[in-house]
Amino acid sequence: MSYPHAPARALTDEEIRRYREDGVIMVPRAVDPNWLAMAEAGLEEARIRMSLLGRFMSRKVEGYKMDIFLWKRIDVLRDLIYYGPFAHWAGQLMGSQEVRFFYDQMFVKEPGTDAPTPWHQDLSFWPIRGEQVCSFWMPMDPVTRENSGLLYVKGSHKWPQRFKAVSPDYVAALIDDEMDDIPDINADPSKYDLGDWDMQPGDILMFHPLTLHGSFGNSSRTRRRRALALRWTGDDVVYAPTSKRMPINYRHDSVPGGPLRGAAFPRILPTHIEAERLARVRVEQPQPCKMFQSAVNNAVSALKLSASGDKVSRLKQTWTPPSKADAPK
Ligand SMILES: O=C(O)CCC(=O)C(=O)O
Repeated sequence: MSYPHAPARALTDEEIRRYREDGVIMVPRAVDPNWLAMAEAGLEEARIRMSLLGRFMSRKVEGYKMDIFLWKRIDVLRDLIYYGPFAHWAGQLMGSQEVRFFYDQMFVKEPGTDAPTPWHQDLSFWPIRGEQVCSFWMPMDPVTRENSGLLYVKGSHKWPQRFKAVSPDYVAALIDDEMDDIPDINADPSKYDLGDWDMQPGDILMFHPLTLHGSFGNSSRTRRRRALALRWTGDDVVYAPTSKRMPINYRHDSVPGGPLRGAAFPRILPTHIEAERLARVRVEQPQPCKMFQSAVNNAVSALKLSASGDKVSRLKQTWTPPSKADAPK
């Protein structure tokens, strides 16, 4: 089989218009139960068998688990991405003929996990440039603001600023001094057009990678919050690696300034590419030399940053757990 499954329904013109206007839409009941069951099975496997990098990135907070490129080692996620309906929606939103899969990511916050996701734009982290990019975020548990549902600044994908990439543990390697500081949005939420949604498993958030988003920690004592993100690229995207962007530790054939190519970023639409698909018949491990290079890069950036004073503390954001009285609406 070399075509992804057609979705039960296409996005409507109104949904596409709203995505372009706000930079985010919530599509209720988008994923049918079979695909959802595959997503949940894959996420559970990823949660139980985390990669070395995932364990390192999640080490600071008990109950928080984040990991990337899950599909390279978990077959059910590979199949979900290759054959699920998602690429069709991404193609509609991006207005793109070609749809490539960029990468997947798991975000788990168990009950009581005090790990807010700082406000950020995804594109600041990524070694790519282009307009035709989008992300999907799918919860495996019912979510509200209390158990860390995502919040967005609507329309921020049209702002001229490119904000510094601030990860939950403020990883030094990705903080690019040439970018703007992110305003402390929760300190004065009435200044922004914020959007968030109560969601059920099967609902999807679809958003532009420049739309500012973040989430509180999980302050529920009983409700888990497990989510899977899928990222997609289209025709105008080029590879643009720098030492301040997320490294790609898997094999691919893209050259800086050229289109994404090769097995790290497989083409899903209009058809799969046989060689890329065959490269992932077996589990693929990240390349050790690239992993080593990123670890060195991170350590050097951390040293430089600590030598340059209070830059990271200046980026800290207000994320007091929401209460009914003071939560921004
Ligand atoms: O789940 C979260 O808290 C963060 C998700 C996110 O930032 C993303 O998917 O881009």
